Amino acid sequence: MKILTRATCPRTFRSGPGFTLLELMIVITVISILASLGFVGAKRVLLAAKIHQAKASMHSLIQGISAYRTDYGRYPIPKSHQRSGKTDTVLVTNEDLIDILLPSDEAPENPRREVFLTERNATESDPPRSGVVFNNDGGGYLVDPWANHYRVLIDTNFDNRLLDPFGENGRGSKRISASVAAWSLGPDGEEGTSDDIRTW
Ligand SMILES: [Ca+2]
Ligand SMILES: [Ca+2]
Repeated sequence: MKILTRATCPRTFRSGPGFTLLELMIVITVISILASLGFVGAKRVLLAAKIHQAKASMHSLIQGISAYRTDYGRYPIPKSHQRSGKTDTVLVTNEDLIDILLPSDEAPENPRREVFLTERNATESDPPRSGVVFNNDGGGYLVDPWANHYRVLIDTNFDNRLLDPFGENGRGSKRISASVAAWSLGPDGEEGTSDDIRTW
């Protein structure tokens, strides 16, 4: 009969006084799974925070545009975008608009130098993100958490609605019941994709 001694017993795979090799492997596997779950969870929380920041910034921007309209009786449309008034206005970059709202020293559309936008400074990263990138003249532009300009749609034909730039139904373009709308291109930086963040 073979007698199992401490030297021949399978449990001699112990690597230390408390754990076998198998137990250690199980512990390492569990720790790896928990770590990966934690990483995924942290990424999700970070993305939610960025989306929240983008929505808050667009809300401030729309409030600023509406306040300008209340004070001046017109929308803060940069001279470079002023048209006949028969169509609404789409701004795919916002530096001229933000110049008016901050205002920049160079913005004749805000002669009383009223402040219509108070947003946090963008990060000092390259490129800057999540806030206003200021110029020396007091103006600047507003970027989302992915470093892209917020885009803005304004009801400059004063019919109290906007054409949805992305939506169509069976009868033509969808309408947005708003005078001002904004959107962010979202994490992928591309327009018209499912991760866009819109105010409507
Ligand atoms: Ca309109
Ligand atoms: Ca997108």
